[in-house]
Amino acid sequence: KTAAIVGCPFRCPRVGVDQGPIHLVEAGLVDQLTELGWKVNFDGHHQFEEVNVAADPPIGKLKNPRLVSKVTEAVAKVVGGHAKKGELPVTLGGDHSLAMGTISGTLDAHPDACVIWIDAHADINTAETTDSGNIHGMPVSFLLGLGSPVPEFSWVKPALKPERLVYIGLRDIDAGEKRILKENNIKAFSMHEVDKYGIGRVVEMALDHVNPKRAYPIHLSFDVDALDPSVAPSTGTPVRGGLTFREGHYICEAIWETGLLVALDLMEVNPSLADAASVQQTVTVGCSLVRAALGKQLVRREQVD
Ligand code: DIR
Ligand code: MN
Ligand code: MN
Ligand code: MN
Repeated sequence: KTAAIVGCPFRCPRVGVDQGPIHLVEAGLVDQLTELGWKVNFDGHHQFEEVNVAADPPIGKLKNPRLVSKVTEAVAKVVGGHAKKGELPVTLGGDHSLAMGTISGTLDAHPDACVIWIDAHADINTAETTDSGNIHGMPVSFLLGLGSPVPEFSWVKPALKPERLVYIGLRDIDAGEKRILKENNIKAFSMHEVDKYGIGRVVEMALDHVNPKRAYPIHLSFDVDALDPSVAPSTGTPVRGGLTFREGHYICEAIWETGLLVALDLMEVNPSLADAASVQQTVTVGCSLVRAALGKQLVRREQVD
């Protein structure tokens, strides 16, 4: 079994400011996965083409559209290439707009894959509904083909079906996004459902919805801001009332246990946004989530069963 680490130190509009992936790798992620029995394929972080920011004015409200399109298209090819070789791509971000690329790559290699999106936000604004113009608030709508097409993003195939998508952890959703979720019948387990049912039931219900026969490959896209800011403070848009350390890990462990994981994103780790201790805490949690998703067991399961 081979894991391919795709480090994407990319944040829009502030290119290169986000050193999250670099910190995650420097914290020893490669060795940690090797220790779990993985062959790890990592040959340096993804190098992004320089796009002249001055030559990339907004299109409508969308900020840095050409840059984001170029970067995510390149990431789609890299992730799709690893997936087609049977490797497990682990993409480290960086801006969650990158998931437009990672999920496109996964669906290229595994057209029947489902997506489990862990986030405080739904990231499903369209070019019409976005207030901020930040494309990291929009990748899901592009993947679903919602909203009016943006020519710069014509490479993104609307390959994701609403019934193959489920959210866990939501708590900060724009009015337009709520409408989109409702109109498209997209299943979402907010923090309210996590409180009400407990994380064990929520993950089971999420899998029952998106993967009832446990037959489809799973792409897990984990925005670290799904965790409570007390657990993962160094991120761009922290929202209080998030997942605990264990709830976040439980999701990763339970998805690993399905045996269906084909791609993992760990996004929005942003060391430029906090003091050194908070950065270290967030990076450590990030590595720990990746280990949990890639099969780390707390005790050998036979001992409990
Ligand atoms: C908001 C915030 N819904 C937006 N979204 C964030 O900008 O579209 N997503 N921060 O991660
Ligand atoms: Mn996100
Ligand atoms: Mn988020
Ligand atoms: Mn975001």
